[in-house]
Amino acid sequence: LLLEASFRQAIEEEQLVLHFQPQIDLFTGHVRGVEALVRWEHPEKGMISPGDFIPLAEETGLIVPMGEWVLRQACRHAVRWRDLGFAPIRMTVNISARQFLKERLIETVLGILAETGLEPDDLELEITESMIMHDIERATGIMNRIAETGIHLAIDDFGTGYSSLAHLKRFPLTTLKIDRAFVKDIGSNLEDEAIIKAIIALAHSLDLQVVAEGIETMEQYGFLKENGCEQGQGFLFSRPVPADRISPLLRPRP
Ligand code: G
Ligand code: G
Ligand code: MN
Ligand code: NA
Repeated sequence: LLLEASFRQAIEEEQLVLHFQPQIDLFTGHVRGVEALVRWEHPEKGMISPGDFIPLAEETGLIVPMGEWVLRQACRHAVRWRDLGFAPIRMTVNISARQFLKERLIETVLGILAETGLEPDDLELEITESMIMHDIERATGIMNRIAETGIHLAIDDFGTGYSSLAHLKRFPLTTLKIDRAFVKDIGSNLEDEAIIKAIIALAHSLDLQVVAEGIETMEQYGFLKENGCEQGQGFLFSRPVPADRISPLLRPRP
C-alpha cells in the first residue's frame, strides 16, 4: 500500500524517466529505432527497475496513467530528434495487458500523436503473445484498429508464448521480436539455434520484420546476421541510455 501511494506520487511528481535502447540494422549498423524503457528515480531508494514496479502498476491500474505518460514522453523525444534534423527512427513503446484492453487506448494514442506531431508510421507498439491469446477475437479487433491508423505492431518476447501459425497470419503485425532467452544460448544450444532460424524464416514468409533481443556477443551477432536476421538490440550495441545519449548515434536526415 505504501509502495502504491509512492508510485502514484512518482507519476505526479515526474520521478519516472525514460531510457532508450537502440535497435540496430545488423547489415548497415544504422539505428532503425529505439525501445523506450521506463525507470523510477526514487528520491531515497535510487533507480528502481520496471521489473520491480510494473507488476504493482498492473495490479492497481496505475499502469494506465503511467503508460500514457510513457507514450507522451516517448513521442515527444522522437519529435525532438526529428526536429533537430536527424533521419526518422521508429519509436517503440511497450504496452501492458491492462492498457491494451482499455476501451480508450486508440483514442489516447491518437490524441498523443496529434498533440506531439509524431507520424503514426514512426510509432511501434510492443505487445506480447499472452495478451493476444487470452482473448483472440477481442485482441484481433484492437490490433486491426491500431494497424488501420498506420501505427506498427510488434510481438515482444516472441517464441515464449504459443500463438499458432494460423493466427499469426491473420494478425496485422509489422515485427516479431525474438526473445533473448533464445539469443542467450547461441553457440551452446543447437535447439535454441534451430528455433531462432525457424522464427526468422517464419517472419520472412509472413513478410514481417524480425528483431533479435539481448545480443551481447559478437558470436550471437554473427549467427543472427548469417541467418538473415536484419535487426537487433542488446548490450553489445548499447544498454538502454538517457535521451541525450541517443542523439549522437543518429544520422542526419538525407
Ligand atoms: O528495462 P528492463 O529490462 O528493466 O525492463 C524490464 C521489463 O519492464 C521488460 O519486460 C519491459 O518490457 C518492461 N517495461 C519497460 N518499460 C516499460 C513500459 O514503459 N511499459 C510497460 N508496460 N512495460 C515496460
Ligand atoms: O521484455 P522486454 O523485451 O521489453 O525487455 C527489455 C529488457 O531487456 C530491458 O529491461 C533491457 O534492459 C533488457 N535488455 C536489453 N538488452 C539486453 C541484453 O543484451 N542483455 C540483457 N541481459 N538484457 C537486455
Ligand atoms: Mn520490449
Ligand atoms: Na522482450
